[in-house]
Amino acid sequence: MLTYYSDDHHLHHGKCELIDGQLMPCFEKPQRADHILARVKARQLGEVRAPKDFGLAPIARIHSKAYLEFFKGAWARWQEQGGKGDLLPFTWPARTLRRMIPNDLHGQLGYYSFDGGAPITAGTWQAAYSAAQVALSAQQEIAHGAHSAFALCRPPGHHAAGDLMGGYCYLNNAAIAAQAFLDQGRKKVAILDVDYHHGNGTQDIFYQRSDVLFASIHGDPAEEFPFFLGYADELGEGAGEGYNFNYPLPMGSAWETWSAALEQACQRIADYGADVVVVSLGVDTYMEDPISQFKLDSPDYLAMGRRIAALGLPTLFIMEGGYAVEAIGVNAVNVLEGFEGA
Ligand code: Q9C
Ligand code: ZN
Repeated sequence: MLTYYSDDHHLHHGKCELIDGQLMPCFEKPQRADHILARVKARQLGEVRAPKDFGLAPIARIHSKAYLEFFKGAWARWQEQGGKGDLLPFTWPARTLRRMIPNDLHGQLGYYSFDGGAPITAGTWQAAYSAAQVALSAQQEIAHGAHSAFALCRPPGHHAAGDLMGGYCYLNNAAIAAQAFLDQGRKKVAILDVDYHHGNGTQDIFYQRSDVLFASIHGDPAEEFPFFLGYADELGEGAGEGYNFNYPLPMGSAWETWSAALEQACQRIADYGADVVVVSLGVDTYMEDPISQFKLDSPDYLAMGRRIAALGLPTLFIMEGGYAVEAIGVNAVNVLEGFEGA
C-alpha cells in the first residue's frame, strides 16, 4: 500500500492544552507522525510519496470561504497585535449568546471554534493545508485504481466541521477526500470512523446527505469528549435520514465489545452498497492511550484491518488520533497490515 506523507506537519507544534484543570504539553505533537512514518518504513508497507498540490478548491467544497480566510490569516493578525504565545480561543457563542462574527481576532476565534483544543501557531495553516493535500493525493491514488492507500495526515481532521476547528483538528481531511470521490463521479462513499472520539465534524458535514454514509465507533459522549454529539439516536436528517450511525461504547471497552460494534458498522456499510470506504483511522482506542479509556491491544489492530478488508471495497485510510506515541506506529500500521492480509 502506498503512503502519502508531508514533512510540513512539523510546522504545527502547539505548546499547551488545558486538561483536567492543568496546562499540559499538547498530546497532539509531531512525534506522532514521525513514529508512524518510521513504522511504515520498518515494515516496508510500500513506497512513501510526497503529496501533489490540488489547491484550495477541493478544501473549499467542505469548509466555508469565510472560515478558510480566517484560519489562513489568523496568525499574521495575531503577530500584528504583538501576540506572543499560541493563538487560543477563550469565549464561545454558547446557548444564551448571539452568533455574531465580531471584529476582534479572539472574538472571531471563538466563533470559528468549539473548544480550546486547537491552537493556531505560525505553521498551523501550512501544516493543515498540506495534510489535506496528503489526503487528496491518497484519494487520487484510489481514483486511479489502487485498492487502498494511506494518508499519513497530521494535524488530524475529524472534529473539524464546515466552519469550526476544535479537538486538535482544523481541516476535515476525511470529508475533503470523500467529497473528492463524489466530485469525480463516485455515487456512494462510506466513512468509517474508528477513532476513540466521535467524529462530530464529519457527522455534521454529511448529516443531511445520503451520498455519504457515516458510521462511528467511539467513547460514549455522555462520558467523553466531544460530549455534545455522537449519541446513538443521531440517525441523519432530511435526505440524510438513515445514513448516520453512531456506536457509543462504555469507558473500558475492550476488543470483544468494540469488534461487535465494528461488525454492525460494517454491515451498514455493506447494506448501503458503498463504492468506496474512507477510514478515519485513530488508534487512541489503545489500552495505554494517555487521554482515552478503551482497552484495545496491539494485535487487535490487525483484526480490525482484516475486518475492514472483508468489505472488499477500495479503502482510503486517513490518520486521525492516537497519543500513546511509543505504540502509535505499531498500532496504526497493524491496521494496514491486517487489511493487506499480512
Ligand atoms: N480530558 C482526536 O483524537 N481533549 N482529538 C480531551 C480529555 C480533546 C481528540 C480532553 C481530545 C481531542 C483527533
Ligand atoms: Zn481521538
